[in-house]
Amino acid sequence: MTDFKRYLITAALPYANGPVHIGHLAGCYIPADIYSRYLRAQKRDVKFVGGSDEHGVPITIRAMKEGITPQQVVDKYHAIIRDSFVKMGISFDIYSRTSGKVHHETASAFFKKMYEDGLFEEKETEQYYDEKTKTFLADRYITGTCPVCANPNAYGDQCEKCGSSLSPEQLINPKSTLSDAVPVKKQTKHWYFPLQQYESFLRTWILDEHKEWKNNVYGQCKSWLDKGLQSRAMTRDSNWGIKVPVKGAEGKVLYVWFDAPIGYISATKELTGAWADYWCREDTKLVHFIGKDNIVFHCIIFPAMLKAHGGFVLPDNVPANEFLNIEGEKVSTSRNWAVWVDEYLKDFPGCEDVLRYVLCANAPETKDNDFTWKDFQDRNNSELVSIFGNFVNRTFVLMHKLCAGKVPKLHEDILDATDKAIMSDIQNARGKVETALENFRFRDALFEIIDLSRKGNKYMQEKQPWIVAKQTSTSGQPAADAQKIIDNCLHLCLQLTANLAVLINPFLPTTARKMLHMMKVVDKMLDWENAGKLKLLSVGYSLREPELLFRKIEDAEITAQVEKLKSGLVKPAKITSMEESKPGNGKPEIVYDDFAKLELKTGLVTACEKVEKADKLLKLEVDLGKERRTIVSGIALHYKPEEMIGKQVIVVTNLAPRKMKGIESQGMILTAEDSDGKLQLLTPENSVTPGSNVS
Ligand code: B3M
Ligand code: ZN
Repeated sequence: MTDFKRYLITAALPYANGPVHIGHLAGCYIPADIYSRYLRAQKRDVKFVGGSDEHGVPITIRAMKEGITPQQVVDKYHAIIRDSFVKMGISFDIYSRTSGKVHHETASAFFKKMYEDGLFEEKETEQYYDEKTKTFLADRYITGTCPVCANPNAYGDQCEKCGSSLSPEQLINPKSTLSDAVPVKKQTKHWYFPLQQYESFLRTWILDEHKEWKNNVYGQCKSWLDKGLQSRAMTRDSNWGIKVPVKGAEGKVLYVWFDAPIGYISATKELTGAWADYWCREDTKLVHFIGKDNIVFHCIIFPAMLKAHGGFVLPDNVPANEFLNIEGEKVSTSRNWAVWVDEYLKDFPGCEDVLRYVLCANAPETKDNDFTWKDFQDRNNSELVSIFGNFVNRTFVLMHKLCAGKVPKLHEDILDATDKAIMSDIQNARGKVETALENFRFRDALFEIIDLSRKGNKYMQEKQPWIVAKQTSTSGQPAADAQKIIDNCLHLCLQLTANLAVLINPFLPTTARKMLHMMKVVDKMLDWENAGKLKLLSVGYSLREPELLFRKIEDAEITAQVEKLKSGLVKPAKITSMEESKPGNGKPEIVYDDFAKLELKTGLVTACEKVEKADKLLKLEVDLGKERRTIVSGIALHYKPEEMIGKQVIVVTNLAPRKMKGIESQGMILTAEDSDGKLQLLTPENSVTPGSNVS
């Protein structure tokens, strides 16, 4: 079916366990947004839905790390993520969250229907269990060595190094992430979805009927299907998530990958009473934008769930992107090797479109790609500023200087081959951009638009209206023919500018609006049907003075970002030698490398209380910028809890965690001991940002 009446566009629901980074944007949010804006400009019926994924182990682990509740985690990060999307112009029709009531009801009902239809297998099995923390160790609660690539830090659900999907039983030397304990096996009951029963349906639907899917997506699906599918547990032992709506399932919740994709349905329900039109009618085109690590869930598991439940459309396409590396290394949130969107927005205010541009121009569409700050600067300075921005600016400046600030006439009688060539370039650009967009080749589409502006520059360079203007008649005015040549050149450059606004709008919406303002036209001009037209601006219409669309990005800004990335890096090394050294004088000399093993950061004390049954200990909550930690410190005889709140401290952040009076201390704060034995906090002279490096 190609004659779609409705478009339902989804972008992966990010885990609300941290801010989003540029890899997320490049992976799915920017392409999904461009596609949605393009469809809207075509006046098609489109809904673009998203939201935060607020369940699952990533959330509970983050809660433990920050010493707050899962609810506090999702509230905090949902707000940060939503804000980043708004500022980046990601134009969701709804940005929901999976902790909402509608979603809980929807996911619960979905499970219940499948359960009542007898589609699950109920199985009692032995699973790894951490006796210290009394937790079943599924997914990311357990780590060990990958049986495929020998990565020692593979998770119970996946190895991030080689991408293999794993189950906890496959890990070599498994270990609890919660306590480092070696797990034991314990009986537990779960509901399994027998994926193998859907294998032949999936083979026909994907391998035969969707040969047009991107190679990376099709290839991953094929390899999954060729390996053979197995039953997969759709429930977990946890108290964070959606309760399993079945008798005898106390203490169990839906597996996060069962509930999260249903989040697309719930979000649509919240958005419109007509949600079923989008989800249940065959003439809807459903497109899931995701990153490559989510392919199996969106192409195999979720479609099998939809099929099993019945009554829903299946995705027409799943244009997953590969990964975006940063400065030659894989993004790692735990090592803080990432460019965070909320920070970018603070560091480059007003440059949202620049990031959209660079991430689209350099999108990992067919293979992993690298983001470097140098490339960011080059693309801004030599493409946006020097080609696109320069063309628009020159056109406006010359139109004011040589045509009295009005759209000049087109004198058909003197059109030459160069004029005619640029006219057909304008008319042809639309088709090229469209073909690329319809096939999810966003980079090519963007390239065509920049190419059109490049052609505009070349045309102007050939016509040289500023030179022609000097061919004056006896009256000192340009000769009549000369003025006609100038008019034609600027008339066409202005029509080209208007076309650029229409074409660039899905990619750089803020820039398109700045162009509208300069042209004194309304939003309606950005309708896609206007692309390729040569009479978008009327002759005689007066236009505003130009404003610069983009600014140059300086070397110093780039150096600062590279520095920030490198200095923020959290090194995973644990220091054991420090623990062994006893306090006292006369320690042996060390080399600089020994000192460099210490990671020292500034922190801000946000809460403090006495530790029960311990005279000397205070429990501090310390804000380290990127994270919060609980630290137990032996300063209770020297500082009152209330005195500590708001104090800046120096924290050793890579000391192995240690339990004191049952509380895990996740670092150490530095003090100096006076001659009378009084402890004084070491603190920066002036206020510094929490998380600053100390060296
Ligand atoms: N939250 C995984 C991720 O953020 C997951 C996506 C859910 S999409 C339904 O990569
Ligand atoms: Zn591996």
